[in-house]
Amino acid sequence: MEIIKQRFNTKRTSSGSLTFLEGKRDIPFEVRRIYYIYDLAQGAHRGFHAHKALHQYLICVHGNCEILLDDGTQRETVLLNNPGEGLYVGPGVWREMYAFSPGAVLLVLASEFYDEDDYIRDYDRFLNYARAKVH
Ligand code: T46
Repeated sequence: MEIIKQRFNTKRTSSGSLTFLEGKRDIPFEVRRIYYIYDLAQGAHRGFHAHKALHQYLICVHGNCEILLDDGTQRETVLLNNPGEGLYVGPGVWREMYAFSPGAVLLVLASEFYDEDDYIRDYDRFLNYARAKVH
């Protein structure tokens, strides 16, 4: 499984840092939705699903967290600890988010409006879906 972690343009000065993302130039899909996850309970585990069509960038804009990615054959863990970089997560990848540091904020740029029908929330169903895609 290819892990795509992208470093965004960042301007650092003595007064602080500024990261910017430009549509089409930095994000290869049209962003239709932005959401962010915060106020996380200690030991919180989230995700536990895959998407059929959704493309996303996950950016830990404050603190850090870990993302488990599973394409049905391989599992990889990615640490997000830099607000200047984002992790691309495409369709057909099971994801779990955990090990959030206190006060962590996970920002997500998504290619589609919210649609519960795009989710696969059952792991066995996901494995069947992933296997059917390969063959
Ligand atoms: C993902 C990971 C990284 C909405 O009503 N609108 C929305 O745009 C979203 C994202 C969620 N919701 C509702 C659906 C649930 O009733 O908010 C509730 C919590 O969503 P969920 O349990 O799916 O949240 P996470 O943190 O497990 O997953 C989220 C995204 O849903 C998912 O697409 O890839 O973050």
